[in-house]
Amino acid sequence: MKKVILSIAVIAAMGLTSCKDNAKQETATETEVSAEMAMADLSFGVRGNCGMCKTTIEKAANGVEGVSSANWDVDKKKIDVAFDDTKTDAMAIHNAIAASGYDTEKATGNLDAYENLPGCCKYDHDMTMNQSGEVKADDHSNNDM
Ligand SMILES: [Cu+2]
Repeated sequence: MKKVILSIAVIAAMGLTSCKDNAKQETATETEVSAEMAMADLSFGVRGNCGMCKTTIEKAANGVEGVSSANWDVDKKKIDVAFDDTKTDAMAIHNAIAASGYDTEKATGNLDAYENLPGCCKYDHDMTMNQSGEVKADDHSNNDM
């Protein structure tokens, strides 16, 4: 008789622990939903020469709160930025890059910062930004005859 009671107790205990395990597993899957809701992508021209410029420009952009990624293309003289538009805006990113000494499409690079750049980074202020590698297509706007 004791044996039966004991085994009932064991079965009951096993049932309890397995219930607990099931409850634990339910909450693990619902974290990544809100991550992309406020993200904006932006790309614009930034002058620069080399890999060191790339480091400086990207560091400046990434230093703006809300920026999640920045990638400057040395051939195209252009940066791609992803940012949270509830925390910052395009102009703040232009200004941060300009403060590091680099010209963007909308902001002129800070001259003191430019003077302190390494020699190889002293880019030409007449450099074409936002190069696509393509020749601009002819304008077909007045062909309505
Ligand atoms: Cu450089």
